[in-house]
Amino acid sequence: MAKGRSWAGQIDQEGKRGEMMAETVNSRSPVALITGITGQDGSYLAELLLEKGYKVYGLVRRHAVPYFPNIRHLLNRVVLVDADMADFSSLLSAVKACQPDEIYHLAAQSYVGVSFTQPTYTGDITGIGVTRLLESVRSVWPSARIYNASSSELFGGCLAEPLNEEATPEPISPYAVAKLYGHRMAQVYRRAYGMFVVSGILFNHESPRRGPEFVTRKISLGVAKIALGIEEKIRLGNLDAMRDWGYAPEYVDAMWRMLQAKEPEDYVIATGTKHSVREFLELAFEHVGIHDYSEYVEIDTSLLRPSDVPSLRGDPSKARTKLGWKPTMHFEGLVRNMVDADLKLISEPEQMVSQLQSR
Ligand code: NDP
Ligand code: GDR
Repeated sequence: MAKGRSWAGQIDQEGKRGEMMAETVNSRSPVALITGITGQDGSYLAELLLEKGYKVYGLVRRHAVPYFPNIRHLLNRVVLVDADMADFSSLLSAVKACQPDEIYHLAAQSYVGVSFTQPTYTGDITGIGVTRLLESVRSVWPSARIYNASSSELFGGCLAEPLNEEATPEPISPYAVAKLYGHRMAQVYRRAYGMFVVSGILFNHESPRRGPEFVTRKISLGVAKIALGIEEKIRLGNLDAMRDWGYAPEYVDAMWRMLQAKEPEDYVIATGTKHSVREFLELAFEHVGIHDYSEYVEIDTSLLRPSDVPSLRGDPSKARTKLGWKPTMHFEGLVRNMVDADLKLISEPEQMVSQLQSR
């Protein structure tokens, strides 16, 4: 197998040049390894890379009952490799076995709320996990290009918006501290060892594949269940929080573009607009014909976080200019898309709705 990638370059809005070069310069398929393939982003990224002709490996950890709803439709097209972000030797073996041109590191304990109740676990998986992966790549396959999933949570305590790559991180949760550690380690490996490592500072992005504990999916599922008469209320925490919500399939395209760039650099990926949880809620209920949501929503103080990020809005100018990336899904479309998908999911009896209970 050829060592490392042999094609790269500037890309157009559709990402055409990279694909063309892959065909003409290199006859073998490029190889990608995705950590976190079973999650929201991993599943969309796997689809994107398969479309582009990649051979796709996906790293999965052990489950007592393996059930991968986001990638069930891809199971005969990707190769799953067993490893855990907590275990260095399994990561080393995975990298050695796959010999990837590109690694997309998405695996994490990704729920900010849980990071307050499981701070050391979050630090280990979301933070130190990045170093375990970087070190295993450096040891056995240093030519691989690495995408590291960083986060807008880095800027949780920042007041100035919109936030770009130059903003000074101010993490205010254990999750954000762990992500900042990973972000910095990615920069260290780039600088110290000359490895092609980039971090995408992605702002919130959602889809019908979003985990059911995140607020957007919790609302879309809750509204769908209320509309269909299955449930009576949604319990929520802070409705005033504001986020820059984009559409996940568009954000995984940005990850791919970052690894096709000439130089390894970090990028903010965002829509540049923000909305409150309350607005999301109102629109979701409006979409099923409920104009006053108040009787269907209960504020549960146990869902308030010890410190919550009040507002985040990003500035994706650098990604637009250097990667030709721009988001197209607007907020209203995103809300409608998620509610419609959950109405369909719940209406189909064969779907395992019981597995999608929110916390
Ligand atoms: P998800 O929570 O949907 O997916 C997380 C993935 O990590 C799952 O595949 C999960 O596997 C895997 N994972 C968790 N722990 C381990 C472990 N110990 N070993 C191996 N795999 C593990 O996240 P998203 O897809 O939403 O996000 C992808 C990445 O981007 C994450 O790192 C997240 O923190 C970050 N991010 C996400 C944003 C968003 O808005 N979605 C914004 C900014 C950053 P399993 O199925 O076994 O649980
Ligand atoms: P976030 O997403 O913390 O921004 O992290 P989440 O959807 O969990 O919360 C967004 C905001 O909504 C408020 N909120 C609630 N949140 C949840 N989960 N459940 C509720 O019932 C609820 N009620 C109100 C929260 O307090 C918060 O202010 C996401 C994750 O994908 C991270 O991995 C990623 O890094 C960041 O986005 C960018």
